[in-house]
This record gives sequence, C-alpha cells and structure tokens, in this order.
Amino acid sequence: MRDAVLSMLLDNLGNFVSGEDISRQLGITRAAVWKYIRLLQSEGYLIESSTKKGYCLRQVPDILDEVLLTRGLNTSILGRNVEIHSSIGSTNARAKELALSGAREGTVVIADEQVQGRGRLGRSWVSPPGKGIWMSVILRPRLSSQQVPRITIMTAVAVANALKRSAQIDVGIKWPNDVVCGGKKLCGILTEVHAEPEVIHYAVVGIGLNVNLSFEDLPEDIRDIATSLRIEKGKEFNRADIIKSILQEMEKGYLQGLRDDGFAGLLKEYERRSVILGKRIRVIGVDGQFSGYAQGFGLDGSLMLRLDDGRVERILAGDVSLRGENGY
Ligand code: BTX
Repeated sequence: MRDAVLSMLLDNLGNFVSGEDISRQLGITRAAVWKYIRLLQSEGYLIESSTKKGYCLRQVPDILDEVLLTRGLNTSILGRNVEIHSSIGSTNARAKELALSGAREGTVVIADEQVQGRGRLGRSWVSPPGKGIWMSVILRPRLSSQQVPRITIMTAVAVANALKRSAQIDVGIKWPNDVVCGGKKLCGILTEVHAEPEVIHYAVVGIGLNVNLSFEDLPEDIRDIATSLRIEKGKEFNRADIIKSILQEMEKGYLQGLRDDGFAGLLKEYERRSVILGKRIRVIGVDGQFSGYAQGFGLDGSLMLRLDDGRVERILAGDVSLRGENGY
C-alpha cells in the first residue's frame, strides 16, 4: 500500500492530491493515508501537506526504492526483477548465488553500500553507503566462453551512453573494464561467469559507478586514480535515474552484441571512446608484461597490441597503464 500511495504522489509530482482521492482510489481510510504519508516523509520524501488541498510530493530523495527504480523503466529483460539491499558484502557474490539457484535473466541486485566490494584478481572496490551505484546484473547469454570479454565491452559502451544521456557527461573507456573521465576511473565493471567451453550457464556483470562521492569520500590511496560524477560535474545526481538509464542502454547493447554484426557496431563505439587506441601502453597480462601500441580490438573483445618488433600480440585480459600517468 505504501508503494501505491507513493505512485499516486509521483503521478502528480509537484501538484496536490487530496487525501480523499487517495483514500477513495486505494480503498483505505484517511487515517491510513496519513500513516503512509508520515512513513514516506520519514524515508526522506519531501511531502507538503495542507488541510485544504491534500498532499504534494515536492522532492524525491536519492534513495534506492523499488518504486523509483522500476517506474518508467523501459526494458523487457533487465531490471524486471530487482533485489535491493541497504548493506551487503558484494552484489556480485549475491547475484551469483541467485543465478545458481535459477534466478531469471535480467535479475538485478543493488546495494546502497558494499562492505566487501570486489574488483578483478581479488582487488577490493570502495563502495561507501548512499553515494554510488553498486549493482550486478544476471545474464544468460548465448555466447561461447571465448566470447565472454564481449559482455564487459557491451556494458562499458552502455554505461558511457547512459552517462551521456542522464548526466550529460562524455566519458572514455579504458580496455578492458574501466569507464574513465579526465584520466581517472569513474566506473569499474566486473564480469564473472560460470561456463563450459561452448556454453555460458550464467554471467554476472557487476557495475561500480562513483556517483555522489566527494574527493574526501575516496580513500587517500585511490585519490590519484579515481573520480566521481559529483567531482567531475560539481553537482549531485539521482542514482535511480542513472540506474534506469544504464539498464535501458545495457539491454539495447546486449541484444545487439549477441549477434556478430551487432557486436561489430558496438566495437566501433567502444573504439571511438577508447582512451588507449593508437597510444603507447604497457599491459600486464596473464602471460607477462608487454609494451607497445594499442592497435585495435578483436571480435572476441581482445586487445591487439603492436609490439616494438612489429609483431601483434592478442591479449585477452590484463591491466593497462598509459605511460607517464601514475601507472594508471
Ligand atoms: P579492477 O580490478 O579493475 O579495479 C580495482 C582497483 O580500482 C582497486 O585496486 C583500486 O585501485 C581501484 N578502486 C577501488 N575502488 C574504487 C572506486 N570506488 N573508484 C575508483 N577506483 C577504485 C574493477 O576492478 C571492477 C569493479 C567492479 C565493482 C562492482 S560494484 C558492484 C559489483 N559487486 C562487486 O563486488 N563488484 C562489482
């Protein structure tokens, strides 16, 4: 019932709805309406009440509320099922549990805070409460396990497009999994799969996006390499709006990227946003360290690196540093 009251107020954002209309439409007493209004106010919704005119929702808080996250979400797969946590170890770990127990494709796990947020190779991901988007999406793609890097590429492009649309910011992409702004990391993507060579049982795509973190919210050891939308744009953003935008772009990119011709198109966008293409870089991969020029990306999501002796090395996973930029 709380959700129904909230939906009515949202339908009339900035305008008064009478208590009588709410009570009649929802079949509850005026006293019950008042109880839900008080509840919503205590959660941070700015609701003006007037004995004559009723209730008016003036401002929506930046909270992760299922009503806000699903309202107007224009997708058919992603985000149709959402699990929200105020605090959790890692949304990727939780999404993997759900995927193993049969959760349907498109299920999203979101947390206000992660206390054991994870990056690649056992690294940690700083995820303080109320300031970022820490979410994981379960996919069941019809791809082979060699094509897994495609998922990260599709997601990076989706995040970039969503940020352009919902935060009016132009970002770059640093292969394989970073979305960057001004040479600093704004968002990291962690794709984990349960797969056999020819079939992927599930993929969990974790997205960590620094939204309203201030410089002081970033631990000192990452201040040189990390940034947030707030730091870049000098204002705060509503996370629910950005989440919806990411899910919409991600679904579009996912459906496109599953086809070879569609993925080739996404790769073009990825290249256009790449901050390493044509640059001299150093890559620490599983097979060792390489230096060379980033020449392009393969249809499997690999990086083609032209070494100094002219050979081209195809690298499937690794960490890139652009020379002279604090090793990042
Ligand atoms: P990565 O291994 O590429 O990057 C991890 C590195 O990034 C860390 O070692 C640190 O230097 C830096 N770092 C840590 N926290 C932040 C931050 N908030 N902003 C910028 N830089 C940071 C990147 O791994 C993949 C991260 C995915 C995070 C999401 S959040 C939702 C999901 N759940 C989960 O546990 N992980 C994913």
